[in-house]
Amino acid sequence: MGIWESFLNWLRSLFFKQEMELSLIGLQNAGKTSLVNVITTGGYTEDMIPTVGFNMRKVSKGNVTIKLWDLGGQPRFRSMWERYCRGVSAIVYVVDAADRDNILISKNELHDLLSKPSLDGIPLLVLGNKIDKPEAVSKNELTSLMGLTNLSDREVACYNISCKNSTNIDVVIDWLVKHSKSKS
Ligand SMILES: Nc1nc2c(ncn2[C@@H]2O[C@H](COP(=O)(O)OP(=O)(O)OP(=O)(O)O)[C@@H](O)[C@H]2O)c(=O)[nH]1
Ligand SMILES: [Mg+2]
Repeated sequence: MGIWESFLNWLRSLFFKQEMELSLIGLQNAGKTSLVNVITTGGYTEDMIPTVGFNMRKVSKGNVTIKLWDLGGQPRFRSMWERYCRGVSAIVYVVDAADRDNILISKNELHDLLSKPSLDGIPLLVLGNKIDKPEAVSKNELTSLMGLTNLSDREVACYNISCKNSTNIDVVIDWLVKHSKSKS
């Protein structure tokens, strides 16, 4: 490719749409599909159907288009998580912060996933969902229960959210737009 052409491509990348690809991972019932709905349409509903396999949704925010892979969290779908995380801009890992009994399982599944060499360096956003419930663990508690403090080889952030009340959804979108490695 000539220098002039490279220069034009660089200019284009500054002015035209940025594309981002994200994967939503986490145990069943964590609220991944609810989060996709809140981000894309703003709607929230109690009666959700568990995701079978995966769904893909696209959402545009400013000049950024985000492609979301929403994966099923039941045990039989977990083996395909890695495949859908390869090459994504960021991994969004959703935890039911009010389901204390399953946080350890969630932690183990997360660390299992992060140990895959194919996913080295991909930024990670851990979301403690359902903080509208009084039994939900705090952000600090979640950070330690999920073993996030000793993850140093990638960008990591943790937030508390509620899909039900739309709490911190704006903060999440901001983080994603700012911290995701853009794909060109
Ligand atoms: N109280 C409360 N309930 C929530 C919240 N977010 C999701 N839920 C509920 O949690 C249940 C599961 O939500 P889903 O979005 O289907 O969960 P999922 O992670 O996509 O589950 P799988 O597709 O099976 O992996 C639904 O009944 C939701 O209404 C929240 O912020 N607060
Ligand atoms: Mg789902």
